[in-house]
Amino acid sequence: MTPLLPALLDPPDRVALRFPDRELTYSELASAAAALAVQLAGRTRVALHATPTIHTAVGIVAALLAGVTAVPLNPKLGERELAHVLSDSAPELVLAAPGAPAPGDLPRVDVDLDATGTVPGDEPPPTAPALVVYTSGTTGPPKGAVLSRGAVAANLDALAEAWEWTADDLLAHALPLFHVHGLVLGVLGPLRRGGTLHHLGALEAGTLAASGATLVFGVPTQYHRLADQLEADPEAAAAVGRSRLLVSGSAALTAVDHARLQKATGLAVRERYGMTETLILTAARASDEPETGTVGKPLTGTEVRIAGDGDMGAVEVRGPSLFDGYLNRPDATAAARTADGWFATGDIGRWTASGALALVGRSATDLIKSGGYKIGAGEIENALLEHAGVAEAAVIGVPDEDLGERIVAFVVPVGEAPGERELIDHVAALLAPHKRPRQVRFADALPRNDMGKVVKARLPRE
Ligand code: MCA
Ligand code: AMP
Repeated sequence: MTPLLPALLDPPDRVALRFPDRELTYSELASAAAALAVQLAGRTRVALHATPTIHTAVGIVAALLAGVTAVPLNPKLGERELAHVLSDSAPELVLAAPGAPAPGDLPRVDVDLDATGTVPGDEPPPTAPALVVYTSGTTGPPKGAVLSRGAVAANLDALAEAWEWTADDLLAHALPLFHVHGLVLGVLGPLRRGGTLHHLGALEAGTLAASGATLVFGVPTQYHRLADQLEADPEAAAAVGRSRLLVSGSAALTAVDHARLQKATGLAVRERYGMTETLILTAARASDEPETGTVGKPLTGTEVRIAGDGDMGAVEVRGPSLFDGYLNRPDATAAARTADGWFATGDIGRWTASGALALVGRSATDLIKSGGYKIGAGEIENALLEHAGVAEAAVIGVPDEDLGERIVAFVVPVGEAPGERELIDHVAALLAPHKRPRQVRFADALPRNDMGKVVKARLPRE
């Protein structure tokens, strides 16, 4: 059985992790993570205070070495969401960087980058859970997707094949480390290959150009902002153009931004598509000229089908990278499966003539994608309704050049309207800053149908 991170058992003479303030070679990473793993031995599930730091990367590696399930926590999680995640996942302790204000009343274990230990030779089977990652649904609080070690390994190997990703690659990105994109693809991806991760802190033209990256990951919002910067800095654009691959995912990159990035760097951005629950499903290959408007072809081992008889339909999937289910939510797990056992993504797609998948929409209108984060409108509405000045609330995503979708809240106040900023801060404090409405619009009433249900399609989008 291949270990999940083979390079830790036979460390190559190479930098494994480079963050703005610290780097670790493979030997140093193996040693620090092994020492931490000893402190985790015998636990079942631990929380990871997932700041965008090298400590988070060492913490996840230690959890994997120890065979305990890690629950990455957005360090900016608001009180309501944090309480939910902690009570739902019941971690036994929290791993955090020394000095970082770790959440909750949990016992904490500091990630010591200079500790020394020996990597154990055995590890749990591929069926053992590696991670529980929280993701929003249309209603209710976020659900914890349980991802097995085998799913992670299979997905990273399929991506390596698609992108010809090897130990010689230096991956640069600036993604948050509490979601699949940044943590699984962005940290475990390079470590499984024995290559290097350079986390840039922010995806900025100058630092990216200086990084010498061969591979770059980002969400469309980051690429949109990068395009602005590269257009103003041809030298940086030329340096970025010496990378092998720019890969975008988590939301759709607009045709305009594809064209701008290609003009500036000479590189055609590859898109890939996936979900927290499924890991990555399809990807534009390194060896193919990408077809703009598509998210590439299914990865090896993954099956993707379009339901129905028409050209366009619900995207349903199965394969080795799928999750085991939602933690404590057999009802939601069952609801996400079709009668014949495929996973219903909730996305609507169609095949192009070349066999690539084009995404054309989502079946649920109450899911918003903003900055690459998935956010349930209901979560925000519930948070708004907890404010004494809010009688009714309806939340929608409106198209936004920078964020893809921008969260706008319509609020019927109780008496005199509270301040817009107050309501925005209220949501940021209860949930997380990225779930805050960017705009609050006050109304005397919400548009409702004969049944009294809010008709969001009638809310003004301008
Ligand atoms: C602003 N801030 C606030 C408030 N307003 N804090 C408290 N209260 C407020 N009212 C703070 C924020 O915490 C943040 O601080 C800063 O102001 C800016 O926040 P924000 O506006 O949210 O950031 P942004 O500039 O709009 O962020 C753009 C971004 C971000 C960098 C692109 O959206 C991002 O990192 N997206 C990545 C999403 C992602 O990884 N998705 C993967 C899931 P500070 O500056 O200190 O941070 S999807 C997935 O995993 C699947 C598998 C897939 O397909 O990939
Ligand atoms: P999440 O639940 O945060 O993992 O987000 C998964 C969703 O992000 C998918 O169901 C898609 O709707 C969307 N998504 C991911 N990658 C892409 C992409 N390249 N293009 C369009 N949508 C994407």
